[in-house]
Amino acid sequence: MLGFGFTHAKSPTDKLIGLNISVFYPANYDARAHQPSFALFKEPKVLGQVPSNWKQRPDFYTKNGKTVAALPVPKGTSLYGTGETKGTLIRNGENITLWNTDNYKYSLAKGKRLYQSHPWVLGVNSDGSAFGVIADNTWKQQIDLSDSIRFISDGPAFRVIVIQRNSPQEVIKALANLIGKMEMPPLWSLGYQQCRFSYVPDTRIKNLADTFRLKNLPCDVIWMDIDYMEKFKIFTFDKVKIPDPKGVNDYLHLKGFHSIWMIDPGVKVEKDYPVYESGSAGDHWVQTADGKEFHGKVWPGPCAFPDFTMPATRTWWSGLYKDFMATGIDGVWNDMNEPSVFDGPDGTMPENNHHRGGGNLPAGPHLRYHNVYGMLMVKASREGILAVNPNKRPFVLSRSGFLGSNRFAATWTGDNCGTVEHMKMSIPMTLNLGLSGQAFSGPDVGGFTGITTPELFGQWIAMGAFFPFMRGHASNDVNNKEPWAFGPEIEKVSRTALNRRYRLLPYFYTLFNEASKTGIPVMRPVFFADPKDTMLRKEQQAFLIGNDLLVIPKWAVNPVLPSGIWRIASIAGENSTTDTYQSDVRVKGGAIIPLGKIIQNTTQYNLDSLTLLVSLDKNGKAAGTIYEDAGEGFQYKKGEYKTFDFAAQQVGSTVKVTVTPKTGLLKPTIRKYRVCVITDKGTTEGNWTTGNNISVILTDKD
Ligand code: NBV
Repeated sequence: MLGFGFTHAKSPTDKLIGLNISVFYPANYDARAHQPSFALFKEPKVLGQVPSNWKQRPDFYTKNGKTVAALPVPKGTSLYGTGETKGTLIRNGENITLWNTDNYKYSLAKGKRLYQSHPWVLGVNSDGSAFGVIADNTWKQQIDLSDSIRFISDGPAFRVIVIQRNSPQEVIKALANLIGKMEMPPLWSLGYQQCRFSYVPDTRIKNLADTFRLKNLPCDVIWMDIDYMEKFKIFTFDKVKIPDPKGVNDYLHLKGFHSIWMIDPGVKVEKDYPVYESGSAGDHWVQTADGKEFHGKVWPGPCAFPDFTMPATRTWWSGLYKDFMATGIDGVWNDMNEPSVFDGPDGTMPENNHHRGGGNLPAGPHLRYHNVYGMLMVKASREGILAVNPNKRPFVLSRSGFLGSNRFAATWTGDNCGTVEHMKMSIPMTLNLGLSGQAFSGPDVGGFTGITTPELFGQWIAMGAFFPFMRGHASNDVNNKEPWAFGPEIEKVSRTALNRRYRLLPYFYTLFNEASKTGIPVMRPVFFADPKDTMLRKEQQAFLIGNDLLVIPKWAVNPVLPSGIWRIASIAGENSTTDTYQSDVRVKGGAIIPLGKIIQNTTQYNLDSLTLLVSLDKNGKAAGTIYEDAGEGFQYKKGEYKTFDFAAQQVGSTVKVTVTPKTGLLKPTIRKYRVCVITDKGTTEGNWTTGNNISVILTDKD
């Protein structure tokens, strides 16, 4: 499960490996230099020959000592994907380096080289049909989209997979079938999360938690950054600042919070430090080219780095989480795992450092394994925390990643700035991560570095409420960035934004379930509403949540919106048309959105009453769905979940809604429903009704 395809492709010749999916091999392909694949969930089965009329075939060649795979781009094609780097949503003309880099403020290489590597390009043709290209290559490489699609690598010749489909959505589904999907996350990880570098000592953490509750600002998670450790030594707790970690976690749990604590890969080289001692005893460290233990400086000073390519090292690493998690920790934050090395070349370890591999994974230089260092780390972290809590869904957040990392961890976009530019940019960045297989992601809300103004924070949290991952964060040398730190007005803005998110949780959770089954991201570009409409291709201010909600941030200037009916809705009592912060949320004509209650955290999540927000289409009809399960654990895999379909129909002035239990073994809940119909003239709210047939009479004004 969740693993790498630990097998080698048998014959390196071009083959059909799926419905309109082909793999192409360069003549000098050496499987041992690339396999087992990291991107692919498992080695795909060969289904036959590549059809002779196959449109897009890569051209393989060598130029200036680099290996290249090139594909022509048909005229009028819009390109997307390529992971999280800085830039516009549309990637035509970009030149991106895939070499995971600790890129503070995205200032190096103009932000075209960030923390993650996704050797993947999605192309949407002018007629709305689409294709996708995977370079199955972990070695340092570039994606040059200046006039074609070119993967230019420092490593040996690599194979390329091409997907051709009728729509971008179908390409993304095919990608997900190849690289694997994310597992269902715990429900609590969809709530608001509060972080800072760092909340210490323990009294500050408790005070923070109390303040959220006191102020009725919904929040689910408090994050513990690096200063909780003793001298930045991983798997330790500072005895003065955090004398009783279990006490901290117990306190947070009591107040309905979950806790996430940071773990970096660098292990301080120090005699009698148990992690270093056990790592050395097990011979777990990355080596220099001449076989010595590699040391590089990170927060704790000189560190050794686990060689996660070795199976025994991953097992050892997983085991370290046993005592750590026993303190009641709920989730793990793996930072600095590019890996970032302060005194190393280009901020990381030398390219010729030696990884020893194991199992089917050959030994190789860092040049080969650098981009998957973080992915291997979070795989081991995830397995470790799952072993400790076998009945809980693991939550790991990783800064570095590779195509397919979505199988193991959620991600965020690293050290952004508290600027308008970075706030706006977080939309195309998160969208392109979603179009690269990583559905669970988002930026540091408010911006990590720099002084964030109240105005900016208000705008950011109002829009951040609709991102898949929603965490406020701040660096250690900047102003406080909690929702109340900016004065009463912004506190109120934040409360409304958070209330909107929490009311939408049933819809979000349903979308996370869809993402876990199909790979279709939670946050989607506007062009998904109509891939044939080329006017939508560049839109990166507005975005979609699922297919049915269109979010338009308040600062958006002339966003290009999809045609058809999209009605503005009030989600938590706000009126976004007059509000200066709250994004407009438009519901597609023909959609029904389930809304829960305003709650302070997900331990209060209870679907005994649901509001159905109905936006009728031109035929007076609408439909929707909801997925529900325990929100935690794995019983849902045994059928303990339930889906319901909602169908609305207007007959005369009455709108009737029927609820039909569909799949899943959970007993259908008997609950109260209230239907809220949004028409062009206003909103009509019906009465609370128990049962599966609800109707509302529209008043004259509707
Ligand atoms: O652990 C401190 C920070 C963390 O807050 C941030 O989110 C990471 O991206 N970390 C980087 C290390 C140093 C940042 C200057």
